[in-house]
Amino acid sequence: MKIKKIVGREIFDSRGIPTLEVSLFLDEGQQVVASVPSGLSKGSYEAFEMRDGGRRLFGFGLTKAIDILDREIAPVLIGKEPDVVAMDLEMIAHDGTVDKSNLGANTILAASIAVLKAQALVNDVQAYELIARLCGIESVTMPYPFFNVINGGVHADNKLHVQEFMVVPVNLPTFRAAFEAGITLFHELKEVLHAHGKSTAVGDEGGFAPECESETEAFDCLMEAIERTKESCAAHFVLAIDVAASQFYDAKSKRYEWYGAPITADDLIALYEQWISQYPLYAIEDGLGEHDVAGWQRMMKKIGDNVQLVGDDLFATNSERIWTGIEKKLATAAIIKPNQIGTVTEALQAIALCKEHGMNVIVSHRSGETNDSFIADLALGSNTGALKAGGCSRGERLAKYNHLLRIEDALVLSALNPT
Ligand code: 2PG
Ligand code: MG
Repeated sequence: MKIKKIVGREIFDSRGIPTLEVSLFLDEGQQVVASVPSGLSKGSYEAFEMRDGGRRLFGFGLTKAIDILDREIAPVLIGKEPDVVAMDLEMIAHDGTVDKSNLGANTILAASIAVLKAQALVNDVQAYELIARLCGIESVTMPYPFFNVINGGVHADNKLHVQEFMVVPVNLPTFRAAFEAGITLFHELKEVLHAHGKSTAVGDEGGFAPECESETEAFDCLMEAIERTKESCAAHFVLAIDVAASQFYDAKSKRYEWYGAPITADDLIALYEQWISQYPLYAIEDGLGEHDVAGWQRMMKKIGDNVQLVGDDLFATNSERIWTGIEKKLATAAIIKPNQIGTVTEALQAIALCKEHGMNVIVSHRSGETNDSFIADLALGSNTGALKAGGCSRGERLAKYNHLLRIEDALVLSALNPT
């Protein structure tokens, strides 16, 4: 089966910002659809996102990207059997820039995901199964969900500087059990916030966005909610945070703006040490800014053995940057966001590099999401072991988790009734 036609359209993401969706038609009539997300706390090393600029839709329009898809990308794909690796390489070569600024990482990624889905369809497998094959993986394991249950930073209108407070249910036998534990915690947290007179309106990623006085207050609410889950569920929860510190780092003065005061990387590291001693903190993402390499090295020496140190803006899903991180011992884990780099193939390469060098991997959504559940397939198929896809509300977040629930059900069924 060959690719017959590829059509781009502007759809709108979970924040009401335009984003790109692609329909890819095969010559025997089947069609697949793929769309791409967009971040708000973007790193400066991310690949280029093509937007129209100008006044229409506040400059976020995608008519240029759609035009590029028609004129530049469709000719590369049409008339050929879908083959994601070969086609990604062709699109990368056709773009010809380091940051994909000719064609746009969003344009290329929408096509790349659509090709992957079409290839899976042609091979009569699910997207995650094709990804597993591409990675040379024989049996997949469900990822641990990182539920972002308290939103702060640029994802919420509260004072919290830490962008994401996440809970990770551990020691449970299935993804469904982990998911149920997350949901239980989420509803208990709602009660706790109510009891403390706080708003339970949600932020961009489907976690609550309460007006907390400090990070400690947010942690304490979380711990209270975890305590309350003990009556109804057997999960053990650990905590993770995404500080997204690049957002409040000033590279000139080498200071971080922390509640109005300029503080140093060492001050922040000392704060993390305190939190590690008080709470079951398992991972800290972007604890320091993407340009503060010396700070990351010191942070690794001080707390790298006690907590997982995760690079997001620091690595931007870019294998070269991850390689530097490995050499300089900057972190123990990496966030993988396909739209930071622009093709499925490069995201898989980044995952492979991390695994080869003992670096943990967390596949992640963006704050502006669509209902496309591709990242769930990516986390499962590449056996990364972890997926960060938001809180326990908002359809675009649940789309990813529900997709995994369906897959797990199907896997259990096929194990019970082998053909
Ligand atoms: C992050 C992401 C997703 P954004 O910093 O990890 O949670 O946020 O998509 O806004 O960059
Ligand atoms: Mg992050």
